[in-house]
Amino acid sequence: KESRAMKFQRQHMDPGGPSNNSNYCNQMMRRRNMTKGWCKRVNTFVHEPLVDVQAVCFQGNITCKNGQPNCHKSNSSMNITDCHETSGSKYPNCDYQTSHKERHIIVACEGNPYVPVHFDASV
Ligand code: UM3
Repeated sequence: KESRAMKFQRQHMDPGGPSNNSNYCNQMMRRRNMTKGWCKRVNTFVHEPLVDVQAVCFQGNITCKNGQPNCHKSNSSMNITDCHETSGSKYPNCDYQTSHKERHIIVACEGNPYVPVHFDASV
């Protein structure tokens, strides 16, 4: 079974990216299996080395949107792509707007080793 840590990597890690391409989210949301059964509404890909994203678990500790205490905000801004489902998107033809950004990321971390398991926000 896919661990929560592996799920985070599937849904949120793309260190090789971003492709400079307005179809990025349409391609990646499908390729990473986030358009099966329903269209995931919002999803962020991070274009930084995995070790740098894992290191965020040991950076500024903050409260998550759901009230849990295990969120962490990156010290540095990171290269990310936000994918937002468009108003015209209709499952199974999931359609996304692609926006490249430079932001601090906020992730929730769990376990031993203590690693990212959820993307909470970018600021
Ligand atoms: N989400 C992002 N980026 C944002 C905000 C939310 O990817 O800027 C995703 C993460 C959550 C989902 O999925 O929205 C519901 O909050 P996850 O827990 O699988 O990472």
